[in-house]
Amino acid sequence: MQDKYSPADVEKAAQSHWKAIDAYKAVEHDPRFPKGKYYACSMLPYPSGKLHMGHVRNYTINDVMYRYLRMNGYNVLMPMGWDAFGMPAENAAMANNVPPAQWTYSNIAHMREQMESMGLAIDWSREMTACKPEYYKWNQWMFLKMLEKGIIYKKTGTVNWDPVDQTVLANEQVVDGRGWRSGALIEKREIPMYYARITDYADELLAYVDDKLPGWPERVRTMQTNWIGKSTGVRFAFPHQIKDADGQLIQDGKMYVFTTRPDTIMGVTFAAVAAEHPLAIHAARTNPALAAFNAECKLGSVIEADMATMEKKGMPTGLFVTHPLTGEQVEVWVGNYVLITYGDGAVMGVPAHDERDFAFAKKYDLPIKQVITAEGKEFSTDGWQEWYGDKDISIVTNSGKYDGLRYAEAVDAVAADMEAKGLGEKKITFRLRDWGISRQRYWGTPIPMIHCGDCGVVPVPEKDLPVVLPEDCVPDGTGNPLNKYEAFLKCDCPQCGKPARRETDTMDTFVDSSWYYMRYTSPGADKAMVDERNDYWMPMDQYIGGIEHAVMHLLYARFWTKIMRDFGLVKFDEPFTNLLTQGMVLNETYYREDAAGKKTWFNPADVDLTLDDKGRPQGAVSKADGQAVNIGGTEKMSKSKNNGIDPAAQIGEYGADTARLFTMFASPPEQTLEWSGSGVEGANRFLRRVWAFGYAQREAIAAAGSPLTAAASSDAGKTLRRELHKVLQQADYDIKRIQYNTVVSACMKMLNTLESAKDADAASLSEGYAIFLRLLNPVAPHITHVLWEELGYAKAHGDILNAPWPQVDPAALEQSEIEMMIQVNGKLRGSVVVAKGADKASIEAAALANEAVQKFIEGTPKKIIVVPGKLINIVV
Ligand code: ANZ
Ligand code: ZN
Repeated sequence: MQDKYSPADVEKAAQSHWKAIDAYKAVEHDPRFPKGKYYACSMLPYPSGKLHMGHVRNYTINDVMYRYLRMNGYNVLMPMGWDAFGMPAENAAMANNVPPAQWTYSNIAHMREQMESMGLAIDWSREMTACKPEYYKWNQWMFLKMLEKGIIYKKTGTVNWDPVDQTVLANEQVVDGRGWRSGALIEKREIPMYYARITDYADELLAYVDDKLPGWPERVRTMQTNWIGKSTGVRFAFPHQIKDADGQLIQDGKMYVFTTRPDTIMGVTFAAVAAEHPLAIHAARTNPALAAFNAECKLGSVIEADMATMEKKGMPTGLFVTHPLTGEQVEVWVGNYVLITYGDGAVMGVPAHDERDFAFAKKYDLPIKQVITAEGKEFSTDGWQEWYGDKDISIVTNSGKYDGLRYAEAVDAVAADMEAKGLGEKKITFRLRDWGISRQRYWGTPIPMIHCGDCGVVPVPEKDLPVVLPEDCVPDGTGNPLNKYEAFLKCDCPQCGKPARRETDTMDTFVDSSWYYMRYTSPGADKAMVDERNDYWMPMDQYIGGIEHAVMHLLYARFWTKIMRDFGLVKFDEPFTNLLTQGMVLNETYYREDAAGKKTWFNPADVDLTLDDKGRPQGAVSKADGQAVNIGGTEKMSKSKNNGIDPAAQIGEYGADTARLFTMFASPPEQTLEWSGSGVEGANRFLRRVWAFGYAQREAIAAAGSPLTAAASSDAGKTLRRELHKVLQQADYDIKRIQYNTVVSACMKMLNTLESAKDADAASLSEGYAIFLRLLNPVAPHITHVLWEELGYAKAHGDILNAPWPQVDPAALEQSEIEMMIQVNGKLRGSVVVAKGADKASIEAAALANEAVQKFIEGTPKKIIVVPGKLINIVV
């Protein structure tokens, strides 16, 4: 055994041992694990080239869970794969002139090595790679099935078109309305795309987040609920006689609106439509100013959060519709806050009770008519007040027959009247839109469709799957290279056999991530996307990933699962039983600012801090030139702030166990984690102490036969056992609830206790160190593996990997002595240590003999009351 801790040697030894015994291969129904399966999985990484600290944290949490559960008898699965399709590969390809495939595969190889150096318990035999045909074939298969069942359909959608580069751009490639490469003004184009009917599942998706996913964080459930955005209200029409150029009534003479507040219908003073609404388009034909305004609205954001905060603008159309209940004429405006994609793209304007309408009416001097009141409230048009829109306390007023009704009653009454007139009814509206899955990009799953001059658009027959994506294209920024790739394009029509052309759009990469975690369960399955092994592992017991995926990825994955269920491929409703969203990794930022205000960011590794005598940072200088840099505050590690810490460099310097220990210790998994160089050094110092203790005790422990349990024969042994089992009890509770930071602090306490118990008997020491090593093992698997071997535990009991989780021994917790408080006339005056189980007489004698207490006693006390185990009250 080496006398000094050498992480490089230790980690190499442990990792090659695991490799040799194929330690992490998970087998269904493995008889070694009586507690059954546990599927713990991290969100799959994009193969960007190297691991970042967010990955390290995510996978370490997963790995700690794995090792802990395995020692507790569970058959645990921890798989890994690659979200290998997507735009960054195309961008990198353009920058380096290599095909995305080549860039992606070499990144994967590199990142896999980095993961291996972390000592993760990954079953690599289940690795999946989204850009491999054996995987994406099943995306295509599902696409065809969904198309056949009408769950996927085609309609025109709006895309960003760059007229210079002649290409469709993703939203993030549009910067201030211009193409990111060409700088050209972006146009909106309508092109045919495929959509998946996720809205058909909106109710079920909502019902489950509401109350059937107790293992999910409240916050994520709320985010999903808001994204689905269910609103209950009334959809009704304002009749009109407005005719288009051909003399046809526009929309059959009915302008429909959706409202959640039909109880305010008598307060309507205007109507507003989106710029894309047929009435807006009609009015713009003869009104150039309105046409210009409509164009401006269309350029604006379509993000709903922006809608709430942006300035409300509008313009009258000069058109009027009829109020369905009063018969009054209502003027139609175009409003920039009305979304064409929500409801009917038109709203009834009730300025008195809707905050947006209020702002709009104030700005354009439209009438404001109060139709809602509430107990003890005064209405004034001077400024908006919260209660104007509060339906929980509302009472209808100024509304004729509806006066005095509460919200729910008023909704029913108005809905009934609309229904009687044939103009409307109650309706549920969702904010959720169908999922557009077409992307006009090369690096993705080819959509398996064929365009034939005679037959139209024809699905690829199932037997011809997969449609293989060529891997040798280099995109050049001028659109999808598949459009010029003859060998890919050319095919025969499956229906008539004539020469035809393949679809060149590919699928949104959210398709890949919607079911990869099920492919892990069934590697190599070639008859179906998953096989019976999936029934064993799924649903997943614990999913771990970033909060940034709380909405879209999780929603699409849940939707996809429900489709698979409806196709009879799986038997469960929800894929992820428990969800953990880990916090972000933060680090200090450093910068210099030039005269023009442009900031240059310095990596923390290239900066020296000057500290004051309390160790607080006073200032910072660049290591390169010794000149001052500004301290910019703690922020999420990112390229843009150059404050990332390279895990590979950390592992090289301190070893993987230090990096793991630091990230687990620095904060609980769900909280943000602040990087700290001195924290890392502290973690490393601790591991050196762990080694030193093992080295010092190696002979004593081996000589005792490396027992895992002891019945202490010495007093020092008893004290040691009591201390360690007490800490173990708390740590055991913490590790179960994924509070890994306090598990590490428990390890630190245990080592202190062990170090100060040199007099304890060898068996107690052996037991104690074995408890300690097993508790530390999930967090620092390498050093504990090697120490377990070096101290003879492996020889006596097998690998630490398979060792039983340490159990609290209730006998060890029992105290042989207890401390009792002493009161004189009810006032606390001192305390005394007595033997546990001591009789009343000896307790009384001990209390009376206590010096601190004697000062308060004269003569014989009147009475002595003993509360066993706690307190002695002397009455004088
Ligand atoms: C009149 C009204 C009065 C409204 C009132 C609210 C309060 P949620 O709850 O988010 O579903 N609305 C309807 N369609 C719209 C569209 N295409 N673009 C922008 N806003 C639209 O919101 C429903 C409310 O949003 C509807 O109820 C409507 O305004 C507006 F005191 O109708 B309300
Ligand atoms: Zn044909």
